[in-house]
Amino acid sequence: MKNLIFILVLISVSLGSLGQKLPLPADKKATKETIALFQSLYELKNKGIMYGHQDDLMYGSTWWHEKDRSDIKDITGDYPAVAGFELGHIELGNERSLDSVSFIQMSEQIKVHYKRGGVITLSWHLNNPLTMQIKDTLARRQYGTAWDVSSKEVVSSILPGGKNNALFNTWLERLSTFFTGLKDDNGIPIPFIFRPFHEHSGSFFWWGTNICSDKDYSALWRYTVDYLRDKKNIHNILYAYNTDRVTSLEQYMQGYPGDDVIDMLSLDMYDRGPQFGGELDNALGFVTKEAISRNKLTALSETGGRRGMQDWWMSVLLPVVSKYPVGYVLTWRNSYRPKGSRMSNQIPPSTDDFKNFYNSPRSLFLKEVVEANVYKKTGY
Ligand code: BMA
Repeated sequence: MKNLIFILVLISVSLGSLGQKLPLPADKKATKETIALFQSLYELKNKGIMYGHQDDLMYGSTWWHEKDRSDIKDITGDYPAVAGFELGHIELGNERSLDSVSFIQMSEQIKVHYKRGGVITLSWHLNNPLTMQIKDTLARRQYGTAWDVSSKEVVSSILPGGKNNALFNTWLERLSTFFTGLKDDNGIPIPFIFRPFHEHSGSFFWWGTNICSDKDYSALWRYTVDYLRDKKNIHNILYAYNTDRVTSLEQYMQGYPGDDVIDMLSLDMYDRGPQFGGELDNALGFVTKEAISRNKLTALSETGGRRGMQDWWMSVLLPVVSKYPVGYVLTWRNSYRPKGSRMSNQIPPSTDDFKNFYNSPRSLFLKEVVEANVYKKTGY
């Protein structure tokens, strides 16, 4: 029934948009599959909200890298529409990510999800290129990591003219080698959403608002896109701009690198109390309005319930996100904790509630995204 409703909506909206010109990604040389993804997501955001889950295909709280396994599939019978993966430590040339995921296996699962017809998003908690070189910081807990905010010179040190510019280029080179390897069975580059330097409005990463100037933040973004897109000729990336919680459009746009490099305006906001619904409503209102006026995609790219509510999905999240054209909502990883030492706070607290979310005609999981054929592939 849910699928039938979705197909009817798809047909009616597609007929409605016949003859209308759809916007294009920022990359003028974007591959045909990347353009198809951008335009499909542009339309889909008006039809429903895709559900995404971080590291869904890599592990769950009680299992590690099992073929075709997914916590979301265990609950609903279907995969998330959007599969999130984390690249932290790829810059170091490591075999495994900061969350111990093998990059080879990650690359395989990206290909699997693409083959199934799903959407892929990649985040990057990259190390701190400046402080990780300082020996006497080794004692501190967050030393040299993405969370090390002990120096305000990091971003300026990696931009051209800075003493860590060559090091940062090495990191971007390693990143582009991984990206270039993301190809399907026919050698076609797999399109994906890349969300680096996330949550700039917060100050808990070295690229955060009190740690680097908005000007340098924007320059960091532009330098990175220039490297990947124009220097390395990678044309299968949709770039997502992102902030943590914000209360005004002005605050949201601080550090925005420009419409010529960005494809998606996204927001991260976790539930930290009863005021969450109102705050999210406010922020999604101005973020989605701004995105539409700039012909960009939208997402609530990280969220989660932290109040142990039994009906969070249906009574808090869905009513708010349903008010706006939000492309997807993504909940963070279910950390692997085989001994059950600590419950992951990202597991849906009540399975029934999450099943109701799944059954809602508003939510889109893999089946609906496959029906929408987001890459306009032929011969499924
Ligand atoms: C954070 C936490 C960390 C993890 C990081 C990157 O929010 O989940 O444990 O290492 O994301 O995935």
